[in-house]
Amino acid sequence: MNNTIVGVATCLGAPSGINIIRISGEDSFPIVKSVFYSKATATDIWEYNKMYLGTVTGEDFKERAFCVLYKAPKSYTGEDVAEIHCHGGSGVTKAIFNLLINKGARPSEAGEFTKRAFLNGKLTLSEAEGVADMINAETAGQVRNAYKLMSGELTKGIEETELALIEAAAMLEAKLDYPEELEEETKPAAYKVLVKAKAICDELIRSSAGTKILKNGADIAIVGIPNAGKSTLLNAILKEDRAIVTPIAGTTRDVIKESVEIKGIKLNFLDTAGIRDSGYDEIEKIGIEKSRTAVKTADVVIFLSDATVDGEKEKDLLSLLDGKKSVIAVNKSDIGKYEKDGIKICAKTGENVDKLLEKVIGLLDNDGMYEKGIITNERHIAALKECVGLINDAIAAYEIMPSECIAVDIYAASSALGRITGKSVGDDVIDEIFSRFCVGK
Ligand SMILES: Nc1nc2c(ncn2[C@@H]2O[C@H](COP(=O)(O)OP(=O)(O)OP(=O)(O)O)[C@@H](O)[C@H]2O)c(=O)[nH]1
Ligand SMILES: [Mg+2]
Repeated sequence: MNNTIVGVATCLGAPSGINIIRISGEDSFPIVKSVFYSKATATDIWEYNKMYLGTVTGEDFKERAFCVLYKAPKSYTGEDVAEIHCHGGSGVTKAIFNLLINKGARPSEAGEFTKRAFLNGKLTLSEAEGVADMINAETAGQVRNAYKLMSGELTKGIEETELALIEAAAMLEAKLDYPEELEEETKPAAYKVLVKAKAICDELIRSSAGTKILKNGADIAIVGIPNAGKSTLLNAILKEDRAIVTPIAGTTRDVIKESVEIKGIKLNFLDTAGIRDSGYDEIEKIGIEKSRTAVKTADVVIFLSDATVDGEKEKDLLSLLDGKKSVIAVNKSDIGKYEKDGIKICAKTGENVDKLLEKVIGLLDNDGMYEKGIITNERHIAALKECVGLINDAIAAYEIMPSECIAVDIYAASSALGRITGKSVGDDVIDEIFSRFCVGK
């Protein structure tokens, strides 16, 4: 199979300033040199990592472009890599791409550049997943988190723990060879390692609760009686006229979901149909059911009370908040007649809406987990949980089972952690992870 791959590293959609075509593998330098000419490199003396301005010549086109060579192993993939930076049109980009194919490269598969980087030891599997997260990140919080993963913050902690577990297991095995001398020293020392490793894994699992929201966004349902001003509040948050607002009770029939980024976190706001017991038609009835479902699945509920309505009329709805993270906002503070508990806002003018949003963010991140957390990936969480389970088994068996049996559990726990960094995963897992990347990455 041809080992030199080519892919467009930038987006091949709308015209843009530049596009980058990347080629990696043992023939990448001769292939690129056969199509790119610059005065500076005419004598075939190239400095690596330096951009040269020149011309790419195909059978039926020419393009002024930049070219840079990265010599293995100091490249993204760890192989010889070259990049051609051309104008950002799809025609010219495809022409150069096809030219490189004609010269002997083959189109890269999804994630193949990063997969090669992983296989060549340039990054761990979790760091590669961090690269994918960075590419898909939409909010500042997601970017922060992706960087932590990509730059090895997780890898470091995991590898240290993995190593400590292997050492603990080895200590217990050594005891088999020299039972008398080592019994007193090794057993307690290995036990300490187990307890510490478990604490590290538990903390990582705990912090993942918040970071999952960071990755996927949080659902915030706005509920209340009809006409409370829910749609007006959604529009005020979005700063656009998204939902229909009228003085007619029962205006909103369906759930309207819109996302905004606030303090680096993606918040998905759900404007719902006002909930009432009577006076609705068939369509509104379905809408009310959807409102109830939205409350059940939301991460936070904003209960929007209407300051012009007697609290008795809203009382029944408050039970919806049972067991939910929620905040009560009292709307229409400009014309309100009734004194009620909650953050007083005026959705119509936007007054105090920022205060309400701060409260929502506070409820979501009451433990400062967005700053601390690294783990967002289900695969990592599953591996950590398995590791903790095996450590628990080892701890439970510590005083009753022979050392070699305990060592087996400890090795298995360390191997579960190895799945995060990619040391102990099968090809199918690796293939699946990289297939989620785009072709140019
Ligand atoms: N004075 C005043 N009027 C408001 C305020 N917020 C909303 N309104 C008015 O209240 C009426 C109902 O507002 P909507 O946003 O449609 O209320 P809703 O809760 O979405 O109503 P449904 O969709 O029917 O459940 C409209 O006439 C709004 O202009 C406010 O803060 N002050
Ligand atoms: Mg509405």
